Amino acid sequence: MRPVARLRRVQLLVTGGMGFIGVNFVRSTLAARPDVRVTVLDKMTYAANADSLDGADPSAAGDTDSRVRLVVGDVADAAVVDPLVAEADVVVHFAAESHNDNSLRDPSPFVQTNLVGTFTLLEAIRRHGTRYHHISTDEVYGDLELDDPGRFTPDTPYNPSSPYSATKAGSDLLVRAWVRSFRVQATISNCSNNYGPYQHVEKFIPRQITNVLAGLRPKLYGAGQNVRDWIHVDDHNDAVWTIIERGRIGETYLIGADGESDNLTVLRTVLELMGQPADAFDHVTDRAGHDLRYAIDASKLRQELGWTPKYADLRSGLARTIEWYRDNRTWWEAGKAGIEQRYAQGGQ
Ligand code: NAD
Ligand code: TDX
Repeated sequence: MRPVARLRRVQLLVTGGMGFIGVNFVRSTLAARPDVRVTVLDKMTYAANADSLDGADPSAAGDTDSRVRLVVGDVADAAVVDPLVAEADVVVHFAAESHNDNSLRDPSPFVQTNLVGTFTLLEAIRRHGTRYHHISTDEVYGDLELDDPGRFTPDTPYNPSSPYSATKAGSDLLVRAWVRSFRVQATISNCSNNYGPYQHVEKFIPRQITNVLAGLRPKLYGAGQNVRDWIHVDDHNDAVWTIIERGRIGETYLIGADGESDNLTVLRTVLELMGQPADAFDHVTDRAGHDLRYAIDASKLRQELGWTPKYADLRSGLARTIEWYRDNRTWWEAGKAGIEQRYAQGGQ
């Protein structure tokens, strides 16, 4: 295998590159790395938005000239996956069913995409000896008490709570087994909660921002005491590139930016930034099995690979994110009513 850091021209395969984190990864990569070409493999589920790649290649004069191409297909389909892996130098696997609430309504696509999809990809990686980076989540570690002085580290035992996090945990374990048994050239990252542009309106922060923009009241699960460790999506993706270029094969790196905040505080900040009264929201039915707190200790990534986040301040990151949703109504408006209808059916 050629070392990635020394490749002059890199052909990337990005699965799930039309979803939130994947499309931000593709866009920032094309903007900053002129020698990279990207193939996106995406099934275009409800979570993908066809408009997200508009203008993504700043160097392209037209579509034919673009360094990015989209293949619509399923990561669990070996016939689609194999030739794409064969032509890639590096595969970055973002594709997943990603929403906890959906996994409680119907776990089946989570098992299919997150487990069978990752298995299918790993088999192609094994056949072609391609460098592979696996995107995962801090949710595989379960949750922490609010007053626990500890945070998640790469040595924390897996203890997932939801069908979503259980299938992500299973996919991580498949990667570890393929490294050990078949010596595939893989790294894994487990990141905390991301926020930023292009995030689906089903997720907490964009749901509340777009509720305000649409004249609806924001919705808080339970009392809002649950803590998430927020990181800007650009910081996550910067860490992913750091691991691709400098990470040790077979290692797991935790990605986080010391951004712990409870949901009520995040919601109050959004309301204040949008000029709303502090109590202009509804408490709604809590999520079943709702994880209490996530917190990442990213010292391995910081010390071993020298990574540091650029967005230190959640408040200013939120202000920019609010601006983005305000300026890009056509990106989110079409799907908004359907999502709210589905939440309302579950009392949320
Ligand atoms: P997302 O739901 O916004 O996007 C997922 C993308 O994958 C969509 O474009 C969808 O069409 C595609 N996809 C789904 N099933 C597919 C299949 N079978 N074949 C091909 N494409 C398929 O998700 P996201 O928030 O961007 O998350 C991306 C990855 O990052 C996931 O693996 C998730 O577990 C992980 N992650 C997310 C967060 C977060 O805060 N959002 C935090 C840590 C890790
Ligand atoms: O309307 C809401 N009100 C609310 O209070 C929604 C949608 C959520 N919440 C709460 C639940 C969580 O405590 O906000 C918190 C964040 O919820 P989500 O945005 O659904 O994220 P979470 O369940 O924490 O998972 C996210 O981070 C880890 C991503 O969706 C996962 O893909 C990632 O692995």
